Amino acid sequence: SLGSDSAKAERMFRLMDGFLKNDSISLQQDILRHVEYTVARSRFNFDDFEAYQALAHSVRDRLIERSHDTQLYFKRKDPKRVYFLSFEYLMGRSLSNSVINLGIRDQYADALSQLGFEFEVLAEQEGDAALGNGGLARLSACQMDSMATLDYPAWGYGLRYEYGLFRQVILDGFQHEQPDFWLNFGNPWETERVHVTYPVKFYGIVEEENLNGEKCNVWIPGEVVEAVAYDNPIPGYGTRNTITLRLWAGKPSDQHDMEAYNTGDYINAVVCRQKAENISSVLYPDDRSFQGKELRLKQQYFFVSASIQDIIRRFKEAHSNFDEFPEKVALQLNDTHPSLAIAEVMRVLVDKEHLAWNKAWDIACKIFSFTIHAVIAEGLEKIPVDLLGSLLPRHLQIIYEINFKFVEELKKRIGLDYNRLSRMSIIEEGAVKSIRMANLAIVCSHTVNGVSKVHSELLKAKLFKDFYELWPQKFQCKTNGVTQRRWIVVSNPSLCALISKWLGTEAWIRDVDLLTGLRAYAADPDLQQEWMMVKKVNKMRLAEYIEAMSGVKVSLDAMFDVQTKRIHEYKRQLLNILGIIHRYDCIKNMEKSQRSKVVPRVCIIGGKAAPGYEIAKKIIKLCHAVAEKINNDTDVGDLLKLVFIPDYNVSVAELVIPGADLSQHISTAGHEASGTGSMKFLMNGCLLLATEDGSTVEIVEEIGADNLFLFGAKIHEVPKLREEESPKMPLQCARVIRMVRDGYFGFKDYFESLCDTVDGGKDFYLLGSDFESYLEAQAAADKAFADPNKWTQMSILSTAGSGRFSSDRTIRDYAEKTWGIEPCRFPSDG
Ligand code: Z57
Repeated sequence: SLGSDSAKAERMFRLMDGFLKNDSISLQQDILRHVEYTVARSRFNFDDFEAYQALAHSVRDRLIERSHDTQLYFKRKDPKRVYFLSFEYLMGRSLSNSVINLGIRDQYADALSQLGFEFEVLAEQEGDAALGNGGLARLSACQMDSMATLDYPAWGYGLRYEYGLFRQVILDGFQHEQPDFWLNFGNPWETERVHVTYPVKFYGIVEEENLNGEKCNVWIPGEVVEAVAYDNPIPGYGTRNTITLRLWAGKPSDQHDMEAYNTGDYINAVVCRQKAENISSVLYPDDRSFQGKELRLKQQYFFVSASIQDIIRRFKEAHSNFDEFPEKVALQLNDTHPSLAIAEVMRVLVDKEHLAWNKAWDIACKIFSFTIHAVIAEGLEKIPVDLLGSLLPRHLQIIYEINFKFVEELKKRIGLDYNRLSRMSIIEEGAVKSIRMANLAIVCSHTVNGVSKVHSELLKAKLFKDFYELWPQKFQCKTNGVTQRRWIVVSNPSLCALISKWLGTEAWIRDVDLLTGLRAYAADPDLQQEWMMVKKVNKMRLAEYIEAMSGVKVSLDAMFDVQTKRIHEYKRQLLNILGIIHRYDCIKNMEKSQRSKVVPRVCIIGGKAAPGYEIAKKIIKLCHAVAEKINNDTDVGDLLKLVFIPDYNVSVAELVIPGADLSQHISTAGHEASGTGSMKFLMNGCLLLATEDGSTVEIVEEIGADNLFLFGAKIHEVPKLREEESPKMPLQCARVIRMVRDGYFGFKDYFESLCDTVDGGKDFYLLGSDFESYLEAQAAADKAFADPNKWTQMSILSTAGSGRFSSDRTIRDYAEKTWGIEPCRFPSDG
């Protein structure tokens, strides 16, 4: 009989007949089954995209098995879990990454070829999941991969934007933004959890009520939106553990709408319902200007409230009170964007769970840790008090209460130093009274992490000096890292094979420190020969892409010099372009006989400008205008080419980075908190041309100053240089700017304000000051490239020294020192 649960379970187990099999025949059958029954195409007639969909679904099945095992195991063990709260994730594509982490890439490739398909071709069918802007968002994705691989009991939480980061389309050299409706063709990786939904409240009023003689605040909302969970599996490499990235989407709430229907305005009520979905509809494409927009604040609270409800529900399933909460839960705030979570935890513990304020605060202070990615005070997020008060009236009260108690405590510690008190206050007085989200996060977090050594020092010495003096032990450093699974194994299979061959093991894919083993062979002519071949193959792939995108044919003998990242003045793409104009000018003015000595270059620039960032958009246009001139100058030919790669995203990066000889990380010193692009280039044996900023300082420690090209003012020199009466403007720099001003590249008037940023009297980012030193570093790079063996040795040493910049190291450090969590590995052999 099917009476008892165990009998039921046993019968189901027999019916399921164990787990899915990964031999070639089973995979082929699975793919065809999905063609026929999931994609609903005939198995005799389907195209590459449909084949990709079926393939993805068969991979998804295997991911689901593993996440079930993982979650059941976590549930049984009930370890302390970390909840990673990030507003942005740049996941890119999932197919290759998944099958590689599952350890069944070759089996799939084989199965597909039996069916007449090529794995790579189908993988190209997948779109790019771009639910984020830049470094911060890709960091979250890399860290998820490391948390899964290192078997940590972790969850990622975020928002399921329907429109990811805009697509960049270049028309006539100008950037245009197009919506990225990435879910158009369905998303095989996610699972909608129709039963995992939570109401999220907005607006309304707070009333005091009497509960058994105790005062109690009750928030009566003006609007309720339902949050529904979409789960995305994150498989670890070399483990069965598969963790979950849970993204929230807005959905109309039934409970709140009844009234509208009763009043009879049916059509309007239905139209209004649709508005709920707007909350999670679009990602803000500007990664560091905070405009105090209501929708943005709504997104933040929506995400935070749903996540906290989910976390507390999971905790309560296994525990009857909150005493053990800090021993079971760590909440990681990825920048200030999710820091309303602090007020929300307080609200839930005090108003709903009826804990005393002090007890609740004690718990909150034990669970939160905070990582900050900003460098300058202007980059810190503030929320106007009026806006917060109308959208989240109870949270405003709670933040005031937190601040009141904090300031009282502070007075006892530091006395009545009003300047300092007002600097440290969570509330900023002034024309627009606002909440300083970073201060809120610092006050409540037990740890505040910077993202590189120099950044962490800057936080202590400048940005949060007052807080550092109060709580020195809170301030820590967790230098960023990137995952070698995505950035070598997935994106550079030839290099991956070469490394494994010379190290005699694939163990470095989980234990990246083993890469140092390559140092022993850096001078070995055989390795050098094979290393050059790998680079050549990757350059060939990139050259084909460039030709397809821009029609420009590039020579494989040229040095591929790449700068790809978001366009920002501080990242100084303009310095790069001015340097290219200078190079062009030099070639033009050179004796013909001298030209044979020039090291040919292909300069590659790519990146998106925030839609409202005018100067950044002008930089993109200048790049195109200069490219137009240079690339059509037959006199210069292969000696110099300039190409702009449009719509730079994770999948484009996977193609570009392995093909780069040289890459530029040339921010004005003191402006790049860390920089993670450099780490990906480094792993791929690309030499760096860089300023001593952010993580570059630590890269130098690992590979030595001889193995990269450093230039420019150092961090401590920058303030002095800025104070100088008239900024330094070397002749060569003045000359190239003159060329732009004189209309040598057209669009004379349009470029005027761009030129002003350099020679208009301020030169805030010190292009003039660093120009000569930049040219010297470029000359040194040319010289090194002319000696292929030397260059290749430097390239090998770059990869060999990149181990410290794996997100595995970062995450282990977080787990041990900040979160206090331990691996919880599903017992199986992977
Ligand atoms: C963002 O991508 C970063 C910092 C921010 O304050 C915001 Br908002 C977005 C970047 C830094 O600029 C990089 O230097 C750093 O490597 C990255 O965050 C990851 O920490």
